[in-house]
Amino acid sequence: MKIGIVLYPTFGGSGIVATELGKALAEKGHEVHFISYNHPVKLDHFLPNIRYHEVRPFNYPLFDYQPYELALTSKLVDVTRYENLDILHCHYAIPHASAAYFAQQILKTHQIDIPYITTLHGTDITLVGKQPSFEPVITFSINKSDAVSVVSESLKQDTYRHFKIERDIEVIPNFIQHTHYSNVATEDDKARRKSIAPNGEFVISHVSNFRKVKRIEDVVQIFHRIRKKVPAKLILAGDGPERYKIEQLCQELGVCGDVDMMGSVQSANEIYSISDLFILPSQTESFGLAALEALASGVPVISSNSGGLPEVNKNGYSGYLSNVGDVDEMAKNALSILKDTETLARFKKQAYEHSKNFSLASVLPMYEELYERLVTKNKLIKE
Ligand code: GMT
Repeated sequence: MKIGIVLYPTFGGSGIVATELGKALAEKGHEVHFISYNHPVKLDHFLPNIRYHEVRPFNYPLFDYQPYELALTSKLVDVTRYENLDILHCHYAIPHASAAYFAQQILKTHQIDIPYITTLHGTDITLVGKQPSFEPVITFSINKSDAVSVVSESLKQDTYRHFKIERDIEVIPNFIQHTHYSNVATEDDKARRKSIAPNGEFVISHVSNFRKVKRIEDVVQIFHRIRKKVPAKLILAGDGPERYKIEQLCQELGVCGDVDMMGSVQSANEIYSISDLFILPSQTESFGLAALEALASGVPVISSNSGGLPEVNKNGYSGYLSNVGDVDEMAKNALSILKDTETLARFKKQAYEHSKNFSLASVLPMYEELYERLVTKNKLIKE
């Protein structure tokens, strides 16, 4: 099958999921065309069955805002026509779903009928999409999609709650390619760990885009409480608008010496593989891909119980869940895992075991079946 994948090319979860999905589909022999404004960060340049098509909006002094969505629409029309695509798969509704709808209508004037799938990832529904400036377009383009998938049951309920949706939505969870992660420390891991925690301190980590929704101040507060009881170091990886505020909080709490603010990292695996605990106390999280990546590296997760996190992190097994903002309970749970080597080893094992519920091998066929269904239906309509 020839599949066009429309995505954000950055480190954000939706872009990572879209890239990993496209790579896996290409490995299975499908022809995959990534369409975005930059080469996706997690995509190698020389992979069989994969092409990248860049969207370049035309700049003109009249435009205060570059019309990206129009450039994307034109690119979708071009790529579909000249690469004979069978299906378009949009990751993140804004602005991909409405661009795909518009492209679909234009292609009909060329006697080409192509279905498009919209996969909703979270903030496109829970934060950004429901803003009045986007809501009518999002509602329309979700309703007009040939299929809609979401990454968790919780996001499905949020979508029905926030928008007037008159159609089915399928849940296809995010996945992990276990060959990319390991729960066994290599010599490199041991050396990296020693550089962060030279005296055998516990290593606690958090990886995100440093947006308000991640509640990174809670990570620091939890760490502050942990460090009062046991020797520990905190790795904060990622970058974003909250960074300065977090640096200030570390100074106020006097923990700067034990906190490593790494900025954006190319490979978050290098952090998971040296961590004892991962903290994700988000205000809302449709899925929490970073938590799943940590679990797949054998790292228990201390998280909030918001959104889709209870579908990913199993309370008392792969880690613990608490109400948003309950930093005292989160710290208590963290310390209960760190209390002795046996308990920590048991949680690490359970974390890894739990991550197997989200293997690529079980999720990839769900997308393939969806593509097959839509393409077959489209062919039947044409005949
Ligand atoms: O805000 C982010 O974390 C980035 C955002 C994205 O689309 O890039 O992440 C969302 O999609 C991820 C992949 O499906 C999910 O794992 C994240 O939970 C979700 N973020 C939120 O819901 C806040």
